[in-house]
Amino acid sequence: MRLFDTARRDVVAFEPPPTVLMYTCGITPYDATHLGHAFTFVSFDVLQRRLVDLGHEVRCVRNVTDVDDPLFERARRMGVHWLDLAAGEERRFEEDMRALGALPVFSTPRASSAIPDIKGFIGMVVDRGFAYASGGSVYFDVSRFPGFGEVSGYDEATMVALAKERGGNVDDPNKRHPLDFVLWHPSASDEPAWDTMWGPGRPGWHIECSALALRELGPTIDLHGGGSDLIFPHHECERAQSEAATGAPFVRHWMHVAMVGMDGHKMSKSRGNLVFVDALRARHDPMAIRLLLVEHHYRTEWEWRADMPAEAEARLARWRDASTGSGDPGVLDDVRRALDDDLDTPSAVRTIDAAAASGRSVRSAAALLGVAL
Ligand code: 5CA
Ligand code: ZN
Repeated sequence: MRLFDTARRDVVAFEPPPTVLMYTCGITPYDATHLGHAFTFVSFDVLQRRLVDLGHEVRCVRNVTDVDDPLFERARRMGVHWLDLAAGEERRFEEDMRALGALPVFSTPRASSAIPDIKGFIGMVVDRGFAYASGGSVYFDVSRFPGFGEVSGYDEATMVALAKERGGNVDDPNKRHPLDFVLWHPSASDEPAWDTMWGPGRPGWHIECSALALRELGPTIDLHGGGSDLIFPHHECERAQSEAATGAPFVRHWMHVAMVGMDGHKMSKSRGNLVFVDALRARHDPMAIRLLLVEHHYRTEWEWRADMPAEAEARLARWRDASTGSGDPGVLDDVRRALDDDLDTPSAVRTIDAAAASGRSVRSAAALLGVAL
């Protein structure tokens, strides 16, 4: 199988071992699942399905960021406990994923479950000389890690500009370098706080994924994924702190899914340009929603259009008309070939269209895309 690797900036051979260790960055559960989230997780689900089809066991960890600013802010505004808000949204997300035909993942650990792991992890980074305490916070010292920038491929000026834009507090006077990032920091008075030897507070965002990947999968994982919005700073920082803590390579292959947009911007909870999966599910067959997602290649940005569900429903009906018996093995093999070529789902969809038009059964081929007919 060939897959694009973000760090190598090329389509390369992906050579999965019998048990594939995979980590995908999951939701921050303060609102419903939108189509952008669904595109990311359905893309990894198609990969998981093909790996299972090839005979691999897949251990996919998908975290839940239930300790973070946007969640605290929303809970404050709603007057509810942050853990109650998170638990409710997490349940809704799981229902959406099930409806979209996503396979169960190996584990879905919450950040709130990982505070002891995070504290221990920060201790490892500090002990190895890659972090310093200052002003009640603990920072990662990027000057000690020469490989910083290798995941994204960005130079220092680009990283500083992006950190500025994405809330990286580059002017924080407690930091030695603008790109140093927080591993631990004090909490606001109405936020949860945990005691540590560096003072009470809460984890920075990036550390949760490093600590959970290590806890659930070990020091080196085969594939790490998420949306492309996470390449910098999130994954750059994760890689630096993980390799600093363990001394082992963190990730063999980085896979990022392009952003789904709406009205000319990335679909995001903070901007509010959203199409929610549960709203679509109320009016359309969930398999049509899955189909409208897999019609797009995971590395190509696309924009939501209101006519997409109707088009997908028409396609689904054509496929259902051509789904007798267990399915034509030739069509299935063509879809396998398309997926092995950098997960080319649009080409797989065209293959199935053509097969359906010529009266061949597409049931097993569609099933490999997770579309149950
Ligand atoms: N909890 C963190 C990751 S540790 C987080 O980014 N949460 S999130 O809720 O904002 O996003 C969940 C996943 O959906 C992430 O992998 C993110 O990269 C992806 N995602 C968010 N918005 C979009 C979008 N518009 N298109 C595609 N993927 C998206
Ligand atoms: Zn993450």
